[in-house]
Amino acid sequence: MVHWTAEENQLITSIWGKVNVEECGAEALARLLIVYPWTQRFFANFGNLSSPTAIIGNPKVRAHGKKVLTSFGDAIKNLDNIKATYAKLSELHCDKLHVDPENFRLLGDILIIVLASHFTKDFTPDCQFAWQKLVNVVAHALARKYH
Ligand code: HEG
Repeated sequence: MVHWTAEENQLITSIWGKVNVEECGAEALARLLIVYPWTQRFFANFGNLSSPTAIIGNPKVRAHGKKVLTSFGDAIKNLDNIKATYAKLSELHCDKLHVDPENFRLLGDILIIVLASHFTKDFTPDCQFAWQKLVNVVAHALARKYH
């Protein structure tokens, strides 16, 4: 099991308490779709994804980005139980959506970049360390039901 120090826990929750989930979630998913355009194929029913401007302004991208980042919040509330928290979602992404788990890593790295750009100096190296650990554990948990 992954161990979280009190300091890591504190660094994660102190940033999380200041995150605008709607804004940062939307930005993270939009960046994923722009920077790694092959990820667009999972969202063929989201309408216009034809340019960065279209992606950033797409209400379905915004709504889904918020949903995904809200789900990160469930992990943060439950750091010692992330595998169980994501068991159902892992099945969904594997059996139904067929999302390549490499994309979970990509989204995690993008989230780190979004947080760094929003919080600048407050997103210290030890903060980044704790968040990188979190996004890795989330990606691992989501990939668990793959076979
Ligand atoms: Mg996934 C649905 C969480 C990465 C593609 N994703 C969902 C849902 C959640 C979620 C909470 C809604 C589930 C439901 O409706 O019951 N996703 C989630 C997390 C992460 C992630 C926490 C973190 C890394 N998802 C992810 C990536 C892709 C993807 C990287 C594709 C590149 N997710 C995806 C799709 C759906 C969801 C296509 C269904 C969207 C829809 O049609 O509404």
